[in-house]
Amino acid sequence: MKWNKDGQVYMSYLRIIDPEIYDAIVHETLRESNKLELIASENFVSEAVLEAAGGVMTNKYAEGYPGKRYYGGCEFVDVAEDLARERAKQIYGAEHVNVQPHSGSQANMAVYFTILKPGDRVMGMDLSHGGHLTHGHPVNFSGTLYEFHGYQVEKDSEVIDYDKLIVQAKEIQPKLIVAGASAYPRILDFARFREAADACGAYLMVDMAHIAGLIAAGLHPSPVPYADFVTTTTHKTLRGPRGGMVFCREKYAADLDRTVMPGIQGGPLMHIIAAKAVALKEALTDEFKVYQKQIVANASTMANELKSKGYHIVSGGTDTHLFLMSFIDQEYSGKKVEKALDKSGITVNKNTVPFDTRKPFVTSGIRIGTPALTTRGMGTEEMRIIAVFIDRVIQNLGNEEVYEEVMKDVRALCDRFPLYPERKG
Ligand code: DSN
Repeated sequence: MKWNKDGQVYMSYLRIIDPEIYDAIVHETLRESNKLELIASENFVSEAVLEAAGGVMTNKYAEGYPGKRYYGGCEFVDVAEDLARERAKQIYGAEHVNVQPHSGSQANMAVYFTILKPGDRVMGMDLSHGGHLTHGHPVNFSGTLYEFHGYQVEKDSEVIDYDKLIVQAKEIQPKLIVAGASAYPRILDFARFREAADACGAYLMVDMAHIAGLIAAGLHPSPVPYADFVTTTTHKTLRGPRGGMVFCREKYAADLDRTVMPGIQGGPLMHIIAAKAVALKEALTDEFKVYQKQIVANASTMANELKSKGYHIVSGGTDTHLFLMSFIDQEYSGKKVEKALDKSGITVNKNTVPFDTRKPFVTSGIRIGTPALTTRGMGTEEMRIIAVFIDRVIQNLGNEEVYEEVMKDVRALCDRFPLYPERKG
């Protein structure tokens, strides 16, 4: 049994009231702590963020916005939402922000519902080239409500050709261009996206979910000067609770706020908004900038190590927190490698790569990201060690003994970088 610094047993109520959920949470804590978390969209929030997210603001209904609510008793949740809004605007230099979207999907939906009508034409990056489900995939609401046209990366360079994008925009004449990605390792040139939007009179929306932390730290150019709307999640590189936000120019603020509530959401999750405020305060510190720099250094170190071992790294490397290993020319798939790494204590996700011929549930690649391990304090030296682990597993696919040996090495490495030491039951 673990005690925190105030002498309380962690989750002492839950342990008694619901031992099954207690157990599941303890095991999840151990999993996060004892394995190498390399999923590019995940991170480990601070104890302060966890406290706010687990606090009493979960009890409060607060439809509306600070100072203009449909319920009484909102004076303290108003403080939380005002702080979240002010800090978010300060970090990104934005005119307006709505911090209520429950997720990135709802943030994107809020923008679409604010400016588009069903059937309108939109351009977004193809999912298999790095985009996101809500950027027009046919199985998603975005792809069924609107006429999405995908843009892609180039076959040889595996990066976006902006001249071609502008030509495509002129041909398609979309009402909106969506920039941003879930699996694109290179800097996005928002000025060129703006050029494409201006070439056809379209709005520009940037979904910066993956790179929000890098942008906050000035390590990736900001979309705010170029985009009409910027959406994000708060839980990836930004290292906050799970949730979304939308930034926009002041002229769209009233319409956007009406779309979020009452348009697509009811009561905001005030405990999560409070936790967003905490994470945003953390993002304003110098430590956060140092952390973001280390994320990028770690990703490029690991990508370069794996490249030097002969692996195909999509686009040849990375400028960001993530990179993709492509097995397009190999007989093994992303699915197989994901499973083998999982058995070895290394968590990644299989991912389609540009011009993939395998199905999305099989894929020819894996996506690797460094935000979570960097939060634990790991640096470039550890990234080189992990690249050796990954290589060893891939070179020994199907060899359970090797998986077990790597698992032991993984555990020893994890033990040197403790995570949530007081929360392990
Ligand atoms: N599912 C997220 C990711 O892994 O990138 C995107 O929403």
